[in-house]
Amino acid sequence: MANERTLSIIKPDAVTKNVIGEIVARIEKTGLQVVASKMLHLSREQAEGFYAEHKERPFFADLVKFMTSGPVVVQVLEGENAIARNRELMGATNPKEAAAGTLRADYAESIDANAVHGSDSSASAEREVAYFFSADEICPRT
Ligand code: RTP
Ligand code: MG
Repeated sequence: MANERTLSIIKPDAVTKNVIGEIVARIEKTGLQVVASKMLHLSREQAEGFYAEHKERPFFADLVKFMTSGPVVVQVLEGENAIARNRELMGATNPKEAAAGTLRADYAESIDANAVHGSDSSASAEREVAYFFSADEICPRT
């Protein structure tokens, strides 16, 4: 499996809980590396564009409202099989269904306030990394 990059977001509920560092530590413990990082308070337009694939879904308005409710931390993670490894660490979308020891089991409150985002495919990772970061903001280890 090739070296991959994936986009991670620490969502507003986790930032409000003051667990940015705990979540990043859990990511780093898997061996994935943070190669880009910034804090943002998303505008409605930014959140709608990011989640455009869901715009016809009934939960879209609530999703955008939640994602703009406070600051987030957006990061690029790099490593072997990074997309699947980050999704495994995150756990299921609904924290009630998330396996023990996953980030959503430990930090998420509900299907809406579910602590973290991770790209779900190589196509989405490529789009999502470019959505938030220019090439010169990504700093892989040499
Ligand atoms: P994410 O994109 O945020 O990493 O989450 P995900 O892949 O696990 O789930 P996805 O299907 O992409 O949905 C995006 C976000 O929308 C909310 N959602 N609500 N009420 C519902 O049935 C429902 N389904 C999804 C969740 O907050 C999910 O993270
Ligand atoms: Mg998704």
